[in-house]
Amino acid sequence: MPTTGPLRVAVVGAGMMGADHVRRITSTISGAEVVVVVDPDGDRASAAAATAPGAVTAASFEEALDAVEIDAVIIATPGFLHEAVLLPALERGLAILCEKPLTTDEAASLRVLEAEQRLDRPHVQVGFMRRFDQGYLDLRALVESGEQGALLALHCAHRNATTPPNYSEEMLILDSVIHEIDVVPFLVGEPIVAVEVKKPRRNSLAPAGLPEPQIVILETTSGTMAIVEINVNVQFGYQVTTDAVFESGVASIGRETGPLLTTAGRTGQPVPPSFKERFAAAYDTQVQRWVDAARRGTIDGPSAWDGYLASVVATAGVEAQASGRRVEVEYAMAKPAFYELGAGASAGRASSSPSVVGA
Ligand code: ISE
Repeated sequence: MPTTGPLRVAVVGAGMMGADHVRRITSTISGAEVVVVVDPDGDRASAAAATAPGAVTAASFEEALDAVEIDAVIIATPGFLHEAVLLPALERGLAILCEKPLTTDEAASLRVLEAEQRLDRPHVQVGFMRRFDQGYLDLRALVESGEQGALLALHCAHRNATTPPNYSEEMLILDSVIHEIDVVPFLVGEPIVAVEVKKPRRNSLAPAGLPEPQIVILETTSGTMAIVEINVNVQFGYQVTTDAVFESGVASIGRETGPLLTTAGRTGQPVPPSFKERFAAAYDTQVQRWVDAARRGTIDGPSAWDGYLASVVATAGVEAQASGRRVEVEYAMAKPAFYELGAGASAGRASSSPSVVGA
């Protein structure tokens, strides 16, 4: 529902990302206020709520709905819990910013699409924040310009310092590579049609039972390949880079993390500790644009449709990871006209719609 007053936001999940969004809405973003922080861990909820004057806490989303009036919700729980908040939030017609992934499987994403289409227009924006990062936007513009010829391949490095407890092999795809699964079609302008996963020598510094790093190969319609190194226990910090190989040039993004300083016999650049710092500007832009759009009754960024496409590829990716085979991606449905409504400038290009099995 459009609103002239500040957007009253519930933040569900007070972990690293949820707490960061509470702080962001309170101190950086205009036009919104956090009215409730939801987390079953009361201490965590209170610690996050303490950064947002006036915000109360609740142990569940249902409790929050009974306690306060809200216009919007930011979902920052682990991915497998998203559907349980998305469905009741959609039923109430709330504006939603759902952290990635939309859901952790294709069937759940389809249920979300179905529920959303009972409304008059898209209400869900998915937190694929890389689409708001200047490096990716510049690279996309370079691809679109055709200036360097066709895009042949992408080398993507996705490195985390360490993994949290309970981080599983499947999460390499469902929680981490899901970013490349979204941003590769965004850059290339074509859907992903096949996935393959290779497993190089294991990093002995990774938790027991986690076979990583892995190399994930994403192939788009015309044969452009993204070779993604997912490497999540590198110890030294957080690093996400892309080298794009064109017919007549190579463009690199993601290495501009600060001044290249030469001192005391060494040359070096800072390495951010986590995604919070690396993508801080992208998160700020994403959330401000979502708030502005939600107050107008719309979204301005990747939609639940983009979240669904990513979940189809991720499902194929998990199969490729388990089987060692190249798995073709089969999209079960074409983009509903509903998703042409209210999608903002950073939504997928028309040409990135996949062809449909059996259509
Ligand atoms: C985390 O949830 C993120 O979204 C980060 O961007 C990603 O680098 C990390 O691997 C994920 O676990």
